[in-house]
Amino acid sequence: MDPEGAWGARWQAASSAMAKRYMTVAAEKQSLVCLAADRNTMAGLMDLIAAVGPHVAALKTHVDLVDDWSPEAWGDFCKAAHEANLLIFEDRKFADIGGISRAQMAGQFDIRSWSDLVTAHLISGPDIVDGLQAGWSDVGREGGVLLLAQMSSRGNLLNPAYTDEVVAKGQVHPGVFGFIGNGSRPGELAALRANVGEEKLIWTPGVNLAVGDGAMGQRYGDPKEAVLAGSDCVIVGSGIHKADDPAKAAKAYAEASWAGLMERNR
Ligand code: 5BU
Repeated sequence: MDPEGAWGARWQAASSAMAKRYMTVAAEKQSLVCLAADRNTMAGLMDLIAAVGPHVAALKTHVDLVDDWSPEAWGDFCKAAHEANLLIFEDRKFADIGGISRAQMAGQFDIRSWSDLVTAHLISGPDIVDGLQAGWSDVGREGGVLLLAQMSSRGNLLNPAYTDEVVAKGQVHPGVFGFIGNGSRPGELAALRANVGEEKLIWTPGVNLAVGDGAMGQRYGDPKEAVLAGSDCVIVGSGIHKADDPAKAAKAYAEASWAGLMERNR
């Protein structure tokens, strides 16, 4: 489907190239799903891409949890992701001062050279976004930052006043194309969307077709409910990668998310 028809007001209001890139891929695949690829072997990660590539729009990584990581194997993984038309999202949750965040985009994992988007806390102040953008510029690439405005985990310290500050600062920064919202609580999400407005995206972890509490304080909400409440991308990990049939599960999440978008735009 053409992205403008699929996304309506969000497409028209979006000013960032990264937001439009994501919305284009999502419309092509009819899926607002980002797979949280939390497997700790390179073979496991490669299997996942092969199985779910057609049903998801982006791939979220934690590069530092892979046991047998090597630059070569990671290069192959990124190549497979590109071939499957997937955005690569390193969920690094940067939180340091601007200059150190820039340096952390390089280093052993060289996140700047393969990530299309990364997450950051705004706890250290807005210069972190400039640091991350400088990281991509250092290698002649462009990327987008998602600021953590909410989290899905029980007892997190991102209270409503903090969320409002993050939104106010992120809204006016061109390096920020969106926010992380809490996918497990549609009410909180709707309030976040009202605050954010139409221009920037909201991506939401804490999503599973089996709604309820997860392991170690994780909380889950329904994918379609999250999209109806204002999420533009549901981040799903174990609901897909731990399923008996990950491809079938990814397809079910894609269909639920797409149904949410179609209903939202009616
Ligand atoms: P799950 O298996 O669907 O629970 O995986 C959720 C993923 O989303 C996992 O990679 C977390 O690091 C990530 N996440 C989260 O669960 N909650 C948050 O608030 C943020 C990220 Br930010």
